[in-house]
Order: sequence, then C-alpha cells, then structure tokens
Amino acid sequence: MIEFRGGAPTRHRFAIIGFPWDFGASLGRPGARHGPEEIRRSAAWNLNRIRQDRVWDVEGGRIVDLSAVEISDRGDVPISAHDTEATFGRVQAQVAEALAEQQLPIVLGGDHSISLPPIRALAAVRERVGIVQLDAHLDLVDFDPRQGSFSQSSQIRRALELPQMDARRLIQVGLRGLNYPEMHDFCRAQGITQLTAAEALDAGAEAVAERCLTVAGADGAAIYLTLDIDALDPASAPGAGAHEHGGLTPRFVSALIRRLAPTVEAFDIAEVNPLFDVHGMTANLASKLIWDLILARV
Ligand SMILES: [Mn+2]
Repeated sequence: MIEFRGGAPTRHRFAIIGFPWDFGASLGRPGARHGPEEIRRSAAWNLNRIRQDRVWDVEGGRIVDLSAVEISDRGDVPISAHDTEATFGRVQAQVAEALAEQQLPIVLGGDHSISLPPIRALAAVRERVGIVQLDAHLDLVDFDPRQGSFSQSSQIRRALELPQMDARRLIQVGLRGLNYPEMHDFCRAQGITQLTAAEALDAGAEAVAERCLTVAGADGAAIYLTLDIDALDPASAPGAGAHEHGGLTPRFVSALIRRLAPTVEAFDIAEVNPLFDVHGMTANLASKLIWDLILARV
C-alpha cells in the first residue's frame, strides 16, 4: 500500500513491518492492533505528492530524489493471540530478514511491548546496541501480577537484559507524570539517562539529538529508536494507549527524528490507538514522523 520502488542502493532501503498486537496493553487501552492499518492509510496519502520519483520536502528545504529509495511493505506479521513467544518470534524473524537485506526496519505497533522482538533482532547481529526511547513512561517493570513480564510496561526492562545492551546506553526522552519510588532508585543505580519532556523541550531538539547519539551510540553501539506516541502531548496525539499531559510537540519530535535518522539502525512506533483517535490525527502524526525518518536518510 505504501510500497514505493525506485531501484535502490542499500542505504535507502526501508522495510515496513506491521505488528498489530495489543495483548501487552494490560493497563493501558487496547486498540493499538488497528495502528498499522491506519498509519499505512495515512502514510500512503503522501505518495500522490511524488512526481517522476521526486518530492518537495518542504521542511527539509529541498527536492528529494526518490529514485534511489525503496520502501518495501512486508505486511502484518500473523498474530497468535494465545502465544506471545511464538508471535514475537515471527516478528523477530521478519526484522532479521529486513536487516539481512539491508533494509531499515520500521515496525508499526501495536502496544509498546512490540519493541522487544525488533530489539532482539538487532542485538542478534550487532555486538552492542543502544536505545533511544521517546516515551512518557519508563517501561521498566520487571514483573507485575497483573501485567506479567512482557507487557507494554516491561519491554525496555527485558531489552536491558540482553548481553549486547547496557543500561548506560539507554536514553529516555519525554518522561513525565508519576511513577513508583523504587523505579527512581533502579534508574539511578543502572545509570540510565533520562530527560523529562520539559527538560527536552527546554534544551531543544538539536542538543537532545546530540545527547541521544552520545549516550545510545557509545562504544560504537547500533542505535535502536523507539517512539511511544504518548511521548507527544495528548493534544497532538489523542489516539494513544495512555495520556500524560505536558508532552513533547510534533515539531520537536520531527526535528529530533530527522537528526537521528541517518544513524539509527531500526525504528518502531508504538501505541497509536485508532479507537481513541480524533479524525485520524494521531495516525497522521505517526505517518508524518515516518516520512521525516525516510526523507532525512536520503
Ligand atoms: Mn511506552
């Protein structure tokens, strides 16, 4: 649907992988399973602005030649609702295949638990990984009797356990709201870098991007970028699994993604929830940010 082929050299290859999974939305709102469909619909609209393989990237201030770009939509990964590990395994295999074909995986969630298999896939082929997490929340729960260990609140905690990962290469941007006091101590002890939404907005996208590249990319690590749409303020992203006010702006996240895009090796966007969206504006925002990522790499 958003497929576009121009006969591309490797650097400009992208794989869209839908992961319509919201069984990890144990405390947030279910409905993110409809995210991939709506994000694709919104992203495809922009294809009509392409003329003879060229498009005007208005914010980037240039005409981009897309003849060297290949976007391959691998469709949605089949879900086995009763079997998290089997489903996650399929996603990991899809992402591994994309990486092997030198495509940048763009995984469309799904609740935020969807990040774990693509992070595993990247870790499997790289000696070290680092994570840039744009999120209102920490997602560092080890175990919760209601949520278990693989929910939308635990995927980053599970990722920290990978031998290729080190908590000192995790940077979380956009944090806010209230959280468990023991989490405060855990984050400090682990050496996780954290920027609240207010700190990030005050510092500006350029400075935050530098920080992300330094922290997540330390020791030559491959950078995984995950965007929980609730990193953005609910005024801009009402179709989200949970709302925390005082969030990042579309302009800030767009600038940050454009700055990080050339360096990241895999990307996901999670928690877009069409059941709570307003006139598709959150899916539209997600598709805009995906185009930002693509255009900034070309
Ligand atoms: Mn999250």
